[in-house]
Amino acid sequence: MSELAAVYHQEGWIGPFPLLTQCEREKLSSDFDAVAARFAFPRKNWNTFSSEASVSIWYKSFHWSVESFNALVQRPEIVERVRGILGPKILAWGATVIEREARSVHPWHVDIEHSKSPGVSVHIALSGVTSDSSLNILPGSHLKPMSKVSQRRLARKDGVGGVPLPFKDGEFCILDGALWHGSHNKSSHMRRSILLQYSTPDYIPAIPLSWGAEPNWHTSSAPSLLLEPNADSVWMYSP
Ligand SMILES: O=C(O)CCC(=O)C(=O)O
Repeated sequence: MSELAAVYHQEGWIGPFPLLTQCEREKLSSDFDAVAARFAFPRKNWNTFSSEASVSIWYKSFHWSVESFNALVQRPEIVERVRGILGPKILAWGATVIEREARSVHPWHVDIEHSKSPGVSVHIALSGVTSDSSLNILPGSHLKPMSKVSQRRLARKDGVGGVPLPFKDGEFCILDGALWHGSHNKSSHMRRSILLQYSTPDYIPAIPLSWGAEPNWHTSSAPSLLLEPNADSVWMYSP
């Protein structure tokens, strides 16, 4: 195991690593602005994946329909490091933008999709990411399953506490999917980050329709890009 992989397994995250120029950040942000209205949480007016302009798309499928996001999930700086953790064949099943308004809080949690698959989350700082606005993590929390009582106690803290991810605009960090995270944007500006999610190819990526102890799942799986070394990328589960 490489030194980086050993740190990842121990702490539950690695980074920061440089990735995007200012020009690339602006392009991704303006592409997001142009299409964001079509992407929806499953509960809100969500239907299916479609190229018809009137149909909403799952909010974690930006790489399926936006070229710059499709290229982003395949960037070697990310893919090679994710392969170092998950193995040579990886499935890019999630790509979305997280916006956090000034002063907003996001409760501590683990993404519900990772209850079905270990996987990794890649957080890319797009704009306004500082130690005051950053995502907070609980290093090592991926190693110890938390009791329901501790989970409820943590949720009441509303993303406050923990360690701010030490990255800045243009950089990225890789987090274990089971790592607890939350946020409290204490700054006076909005923060934007990109979240990419990968798993091993045996995972059939499920789309949650509700959250909580017993979530409902959509009957369709999320369109996912299979990335194999020395081979063209292949779409799986796309309609
Ligand atoms: O960036 C944040 O504030 C939270 C992101 C998040 O909740 C997630 O990655 O699941």
